[in-house]
Amino acid sequence: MKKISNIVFSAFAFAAVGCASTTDTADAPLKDVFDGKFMIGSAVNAHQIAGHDSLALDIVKKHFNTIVAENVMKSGEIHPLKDAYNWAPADSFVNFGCDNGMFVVGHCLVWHSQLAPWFPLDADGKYVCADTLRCRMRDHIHAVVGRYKGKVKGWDVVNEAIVEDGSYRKSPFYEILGEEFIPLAFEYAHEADPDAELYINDYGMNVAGRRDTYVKIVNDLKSRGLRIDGIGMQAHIGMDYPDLAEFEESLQAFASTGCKVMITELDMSALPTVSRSANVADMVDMKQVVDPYPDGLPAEVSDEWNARMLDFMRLLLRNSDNISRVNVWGVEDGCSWKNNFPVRGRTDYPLFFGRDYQMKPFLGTLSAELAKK
Ligand code: 9MR
Repeated sequence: MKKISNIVFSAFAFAAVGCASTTDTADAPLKDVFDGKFMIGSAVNAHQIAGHDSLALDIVKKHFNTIVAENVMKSGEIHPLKDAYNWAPADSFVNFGCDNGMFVVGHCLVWHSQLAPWFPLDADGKYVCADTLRCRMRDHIHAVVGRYKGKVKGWDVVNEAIVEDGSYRKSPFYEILGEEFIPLAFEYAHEADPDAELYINDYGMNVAGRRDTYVKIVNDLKSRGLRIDGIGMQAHIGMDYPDLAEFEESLQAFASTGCKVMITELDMSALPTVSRSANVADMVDMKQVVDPYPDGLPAEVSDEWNARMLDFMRLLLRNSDNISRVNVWGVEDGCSWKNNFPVRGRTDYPLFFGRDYQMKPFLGTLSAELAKK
């Protein structure tokens, strides 16, 4: 049998789930459940906003008071060519949020991934000079933030700039402008909408190297008098990562800068952790191991998942004085990016609502706990 050495099988040692929901709180809108703690929301995609999934939109309207654009505001989508913007999907997203009285978050202005291909390149396909990139960044940020001024209340200005060891990611922005690309992006965003909140956002924020660098960056922005309101901890987590104590340590370190902390892209994979470099050809033979629950999550795994998510949410609730917003990265399991990452075509169960559009049990438990207080 072929071997997959880079699948990590974790030994889950979970306590009894204790996730029974109660009848009086089970149907409460989540925005009421978490009222006074933090805003609660989700990423929405173009398909949902276009009205092709009315059940998903019903969930969003009933339960969430904040939304973020999963893809439609990324430069590759909204500004695909130097002289062409694709506004319609983002307009629909913003109008939906405003019509429903939500705190609308824009994602994201400066990111190496889903970057419009033309953005950092000249006509010969080489990197542009620093002046040109500064102008392009300013034009892009002014156009996008300016269009939604007063409607989009907060922006992920810079996304995923730092790698695990705390050094800067060697993105085109960094290669061309060095560390200054971050302050510049914040300066341009503030010029474009002085009332908008501005955030810096990344994944793996539990890791000490990344944590320390973000604390430095935020303190530096503040010492220069630049606006920065929040630090986004994405929180794409799994059953065996991250260490929750480490995550909490980062949350508190970020709060100590005086910024709000926000959990911006929460999801928790229920599947075995597979490294990105896993050999997909090998995995075809190992489908059952890599993609073990195509027909539904077994009750014991669902219990483990709910127990860990409950622990994670309790962590957030005990830190709620420092958290302004929790956004889940998708509405229901079927639409999650985790079904295609790090392996395409798996069936994952990472979100607050299942493919049947029903709320997961841990939320009933939390509702009941919060109702008692
Ligand atoms: O969920 C998004 C997925 O639909 C896109 O294909 C993917 C492209 O990179 O981006 C996903 O969202 C990412 C987010 O914008 C930034 N943090 C990581 C998210 C998951 O990759």
